Amino acid sequence: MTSEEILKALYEETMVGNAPKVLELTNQGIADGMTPDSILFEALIPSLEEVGARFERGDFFVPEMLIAGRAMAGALNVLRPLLADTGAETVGTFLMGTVKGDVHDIGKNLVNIMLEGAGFQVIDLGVQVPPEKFVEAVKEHKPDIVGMSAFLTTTMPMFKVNIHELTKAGMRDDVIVMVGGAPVTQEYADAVGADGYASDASTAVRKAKELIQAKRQLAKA
Ligand code: B1M
Repeated sequence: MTSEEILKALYEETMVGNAPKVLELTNQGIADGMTPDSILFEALIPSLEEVGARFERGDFFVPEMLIAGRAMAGALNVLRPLLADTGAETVGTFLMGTVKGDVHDIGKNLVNIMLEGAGFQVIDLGVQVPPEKFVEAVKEHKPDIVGMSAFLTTTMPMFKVNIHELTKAGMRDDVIVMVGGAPVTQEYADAVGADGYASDASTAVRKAKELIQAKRQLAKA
């Protein structure tokens, strides 16, 4: 198979949730010398975008989204060490979680992989993380940044609740807060009082580095 055929097959097999085939094609692509970036950005992510669009149109339902998500997650397990293997030094600690009421984790996991690849130590709290767990974890790990993902318009308001709880616990000024997820915008991030927002995983890495650098410079001044 050519690289183009592999990408096309990956796109199609992810969409129908054929996890074994997606895994096989991912392994084949890597063995053939394809980059993990091309597999991710030219096949897997566009496929899930189409799954979302079909769900919106009523052509796909939750089970279809679920199996497509599982197929993508299987491929990510193969790509994870390759995307993260840059040998970068630790640049900071990033505490990450999907907010309460939200089970989506593929995007969050992708951000984690990119952060690890850029040299961050990532502590992942998982999904459906309640405010008190974010607060406890900030207290325990003292991260440079706490990152919160929300993928539903109904769970985005949890950012504000989490930030309020950090403020109540007297820890808001100790940690940088970053937010993200498909429905989140810069305007929304500003409105809830977050320090940073990014629309995708690579921008998240760049933004995280900028925010840490700015905070460290401020502390020196
Ligand atoms: Co759901 N779902 N889902 N879903 N799902 C969406 C998000 C949706 C947009 C589909 C649609 O209608 N088009 C829609 C949300 C609409 C809205 O509120 N705006 C939706 C819905 C409605 C639902 C349910 C309510 C469906 C139902 O039950 N009726 C339900 C909710 C369950 C819950 O959470 N309580 C539900 C359930 C599910 C599944 C469990 C079946 C499954 C999740 C599997 C999993 O994650 N383990 C699922 C899936 C797979 C999707 C879609 C199809 C794909 C999500 C995904 O993984 N995208 C999704 C449609 C879509 O997004 N196109 C959809 C790929 C991923 C790489 O992108 O998640 O955007 P993304 O992550 C990006 C950025 O957002 C950013 O970087 C990531 C990588 O580039 N980012 C950050 C993420 N976190 C960040 C943090 C940062 C910075 C950047 O800083 C801290």
